[in-house]
Amino acid sequence: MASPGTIYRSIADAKEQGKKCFALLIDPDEVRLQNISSLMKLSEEAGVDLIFVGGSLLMHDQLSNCILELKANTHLPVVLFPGSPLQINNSADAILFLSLISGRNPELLIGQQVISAPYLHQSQLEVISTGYMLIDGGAPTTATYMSNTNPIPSDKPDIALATALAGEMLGFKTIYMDAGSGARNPVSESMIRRVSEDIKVPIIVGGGIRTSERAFLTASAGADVVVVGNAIEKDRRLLRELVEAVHSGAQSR
Ligand code: 1GP
Repeated sequence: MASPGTIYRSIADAKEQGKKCFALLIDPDEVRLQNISSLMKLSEEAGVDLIFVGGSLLMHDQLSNCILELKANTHLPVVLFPGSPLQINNSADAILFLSLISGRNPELLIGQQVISAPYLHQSQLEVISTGYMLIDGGAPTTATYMSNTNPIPSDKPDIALATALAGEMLGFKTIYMDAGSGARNPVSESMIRRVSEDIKVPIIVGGGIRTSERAFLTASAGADVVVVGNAIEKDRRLLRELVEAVHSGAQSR
């Protein structure tokens, strides 16, 4: 397991050095356990930086086995991206401790965090406080439905910036702008640029990124960590070019 604090530090250090990180999102409902070993081999060869695992709604009780399989097959950091406190799992290395700051649902701003905190306090998980912002991706997503919140309109970069600034001032260590898994439209370059120009903490961006062009534009607009899930579930042969595109997004800033 990574020593305490090292995963966030590695993301922040990469940002300081102008490097971009690629996070592969594993949905435990979608991945076959027997495929994890080859997927992790491919991920390491392709230069993936982080493995995120979780989902807004899990239908099968596979999270725990999925994490054990990931940990058995890769040295890459395994970071929980939980849809609920039920997805806390001590076998991972870290957790994005999310507060849904784009919404006005108190349960997701602080309620579920209060329920989770005592468990996290006793765990070995590195806790990465994350101001989580849902951005309208052109159609309702599982995340917006399950959270019972309105996403930030995609053509309102000022709202996104003001929300991210509030998150940073409140002490969140990272801001995650998410159009939602399988989003029709990913978060726009102009919104990412607007937010990243004024935000100092690392910015994570995901949702609906399917091509290397979009991955490159997302990174070069200012995302420090680019997250891709769906596209790799559909065709893992894309992984290498998506990772390369994100890493090359650093040079163009
Ligand atoms: C969703 O940001 C992630 O929360 C990744 O989205 O599955 O569409 O790549 P995709």
